[in-house]
Amino acid sequence: MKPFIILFLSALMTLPTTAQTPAKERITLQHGSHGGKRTDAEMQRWREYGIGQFIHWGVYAIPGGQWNGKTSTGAAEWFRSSGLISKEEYDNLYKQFNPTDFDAKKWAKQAKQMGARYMIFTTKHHDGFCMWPSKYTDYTIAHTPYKKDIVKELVDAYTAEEIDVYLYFSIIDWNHPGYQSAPAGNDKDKARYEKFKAFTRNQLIELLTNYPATKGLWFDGSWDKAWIEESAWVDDLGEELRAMHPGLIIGSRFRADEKGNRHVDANGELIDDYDQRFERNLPADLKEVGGNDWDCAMTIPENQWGYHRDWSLSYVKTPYDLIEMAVKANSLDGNFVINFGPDGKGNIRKEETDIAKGIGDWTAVNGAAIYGTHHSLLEKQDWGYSTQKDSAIYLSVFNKPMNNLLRVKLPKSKNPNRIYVIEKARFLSTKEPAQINGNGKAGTYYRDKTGASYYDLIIPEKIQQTNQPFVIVIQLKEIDKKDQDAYQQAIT
Ligand code: FHN
Repeated sequence: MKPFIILFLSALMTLPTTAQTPAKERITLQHGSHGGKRTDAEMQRWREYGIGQFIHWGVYAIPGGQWNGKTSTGAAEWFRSSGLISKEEYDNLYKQFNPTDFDAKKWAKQAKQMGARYMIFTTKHHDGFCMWPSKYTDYTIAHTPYKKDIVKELVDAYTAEEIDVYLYFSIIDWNHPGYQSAPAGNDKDKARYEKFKAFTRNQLIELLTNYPATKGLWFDGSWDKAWIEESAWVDDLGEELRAMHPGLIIGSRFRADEKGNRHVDANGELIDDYDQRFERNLPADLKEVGGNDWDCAMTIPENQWGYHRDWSLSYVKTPYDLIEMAVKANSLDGNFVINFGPDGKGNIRKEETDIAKGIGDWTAVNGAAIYGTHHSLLEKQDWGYSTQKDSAIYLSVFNKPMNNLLRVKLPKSKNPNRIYVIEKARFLSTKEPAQINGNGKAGTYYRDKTGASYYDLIIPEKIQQTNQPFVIVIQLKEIDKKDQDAYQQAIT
C-alpha cells in the first residue's frame, strides 16, 4: 500500500464515529426575549379564554369596500389604498361617521352568547382614525357627528359581560405627518419620526389611562423597517407600559430585537407574551407551536376584517368550520379569535349574527371541551381533536364514523405492565354515558405492537344523525394489564 493511502486510512480511523454538532452559541441580546413563559394570574387567565372576538370597525365601514359603483376585491379596512377612492375623499369620510344603530351592550351580549371570553377592538387601524377622543390628534371620533367615545362604550359593555377587553393598535398611521415606513434618510425626516414616536407613546399611555379595565394591547402594522430599527426605544416603551399597567399582556407583534428579528429573537426565543404569527392560519401540530402561548385571529370570509358589503367574493366560513378551528386551536394550546366587521351604522351584519348564534348554541353545550383546556394525552386521531382539563379528556368529533363506532386510541402507559383503560365516558350534549362496544371485553378492544390500546365507543343514532360536531368526555385509568378484562366487565 502506498504510504499516503496508509496515512489517509489511519487518519480516517482516528475520526470520531458520530458527527458532533457544535452547540449553538447564544447571542447576547439587550432587546430580545425577556424570559420564559409568564406564570402570573393574568396570563393564566389569558390561556384559559379559548375563544375570543375580534372587531374591526372604523370609517372604512362607510364605503364597505365599494365606491362610485366599483367594488374592491382587497380587504375592506385597506380601502384607502384600494385606488377606488382618493386619499382626500377617504380622509374626510369621518365627517359622515354617525353609527346611530351602535349598541355596545347588544354587541357584548351577542359575543357572550357566542362564547367569547375576550374581545379585541381596533382603537386605531392603519388609516390612523381613532375610535376614542384622543387629545393628540383631531382625526378622532370626537370630531364626527357621532362624537361619543366608542372605545369607552365597548370597554364598559364587554367588561360588564365579563368579557376581557384588549385594545388593537396599529403602529402604521397613514394620517400622521411623521409616520414613515422606511428609516429616516435625513435630519428633517428623523425629526418628523421622533414626533411620530412621541405621538405613539402618548396615545398608548392615553389608552391605558382612559381605559384601566384593559387587559392587554394587540399590536399590528409593526413590520415597517423604521419601527424595527427602533428596537431599543420600543422595548423601553413596552416596559414603561407594563410598569404603569401591571399584568398587561402584549403579543409578539410589538417589537423586534436589535438584530431585526420579529416574533422570535436571534436565539429563537419568543418576544413578549404570546406568539402572534398564526393569523388566519392554524399551526399543524404541537411541534410548530414550540411550547409557546399563541392566538390565531380568523376572518369569516377569506381576507376581510372590516365591513365589506359584498361577501360573495370568497368562501364564507360556517359555524361548523369555525367551531372546528376553535377546537383545533385549543387542542394545540392556543386561543381562537373570530373577527367581526360591523357596518357604518353600527350593525353587525345578519350573516355574522347567525354565525355567532350557531357557534354559541354549540359552545353552550360543549364549551367544556374548549375553556381552560390544553392539548390532551391522546395523539391526534382522524375523527377530530382532543383537549384536556385536569383528568377529563374531551373528544370533539368532526368526522363521524359511518359505522357508529368511534375508535379511540389510548396512550401507552410508561409502565410496561400497565395499560390505560376508559373508566368513564359520556356525551356532553345528552349527558348520557357512552358505551364501549362489547363492554370492552376481550376481543372487543385491541392493542397494537407499541402497547397502545384501542376502544370503540358506540355513537347512539340520535347523536349520529345530528349535523353538528359532538363531544364525548372520558376519564382514563391506568391498571395492571392482567386486570384488564375483569375491569372492563366491572364498569358495564
Ligand atoms: O393589515 C392588517 C389587516 O388589515 C388586519 O387588521 C389584520 C388583523 O390581524 N392585521 C394586518 C395584517 O396582518
